[in-house]
Amino acid sequence: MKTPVRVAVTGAAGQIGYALLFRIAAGDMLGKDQPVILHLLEITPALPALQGVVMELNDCAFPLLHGIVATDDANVAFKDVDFALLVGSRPRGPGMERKDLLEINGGIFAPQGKALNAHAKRHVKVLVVGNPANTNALIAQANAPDLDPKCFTAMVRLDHNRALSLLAEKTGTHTTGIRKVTVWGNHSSTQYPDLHHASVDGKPALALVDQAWYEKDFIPVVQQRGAAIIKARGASSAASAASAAIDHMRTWVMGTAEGDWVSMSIPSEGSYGIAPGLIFGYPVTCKDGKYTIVQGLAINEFSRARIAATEKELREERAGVEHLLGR
Ligand code: NAX
Repeated sequence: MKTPVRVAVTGAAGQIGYALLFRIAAGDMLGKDQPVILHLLEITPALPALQGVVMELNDCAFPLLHGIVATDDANVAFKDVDFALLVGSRPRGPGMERKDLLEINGGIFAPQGKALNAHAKRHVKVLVVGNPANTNALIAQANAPDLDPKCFTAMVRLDHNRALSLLAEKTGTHTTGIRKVTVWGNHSSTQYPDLHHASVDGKPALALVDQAWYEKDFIPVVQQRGAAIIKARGASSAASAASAAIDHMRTWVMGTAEGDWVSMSIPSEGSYGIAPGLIFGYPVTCKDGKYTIVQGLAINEFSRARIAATEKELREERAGVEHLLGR
């Protein structure tokens, strides 16, 4: 039996938390032979609800669950953690200015970055899910100067999975036959789901669909899928977001399949002309617990304009939180 690893989840009493924790404890994220100790962080008013979640986790008698820490103190939550899924945040509400949103999230992700810096394992793998995810990851990373910047990632895997599903439906195939889809940039409506390098059962994806569908249906539907789910369900994506978070971490740890890649938002080092430092959705392969950007892809004018648009939005978000980045 392997030694248990410690997995922190923030916003653990929220709806994504409720869909996520039971799957982590069941071994879906790190494997059926990897015991876990869950570290659950919530704000103080949510602690009673969190206790209910803890009771339910215990009531599952999961063989792999070797302990639970439930707390409202980030210093306790991140003590010695190997993984941190930062889900709790304050998404944009009606009438909220971007400035207010970034300020409120700065108040969450700057202290959490500091607590990770002080207490997490040096190899910690951090996934930010809470929106605005890319910029929240940037704030946490900037406040954790003693950790490798590459420890910090944000989630664009839900968008990636949505793209797979939509393309499979359109081509009458299964998602497992699809390779090399990329979602570039921000987890927002400026994201760019790119099919130029994708294949479906070995054939180029864009040869199987017409350009009008790609531009007028596929791209906007993927970009707006979150809003469509809110409209249909009266609540934002939860189980699919949790599933994507599991996929993101599992791929990071266990690697990508031969001949394929996934989309992860990771710190830019300038690849594809993106401003260094931005947490940007890229095509990556993973091996031995490390991710590597897929280099050398041909980017045509169509793609270049869309990648530039989402990069611009992320540069603007970064400018809005400059005072939280400690530089
Ligand atoms: P909920 O409102 O159900 O849950 C959020 C939980 O976070 C609450 O229980 C709240 O008490 C807690 N929380 C707030 N501040 C906290 C803090 N400082 N420390 C610890 N916990 C804190 O939201 P839920 O539906 O679970 O969504 C969580 C976040 O994921 C939101 O920001 C949402 O916008 C974002 N999403 C991101 C997605 C992505 O692909 N990156 C997709 C799904 C989702 O929209």
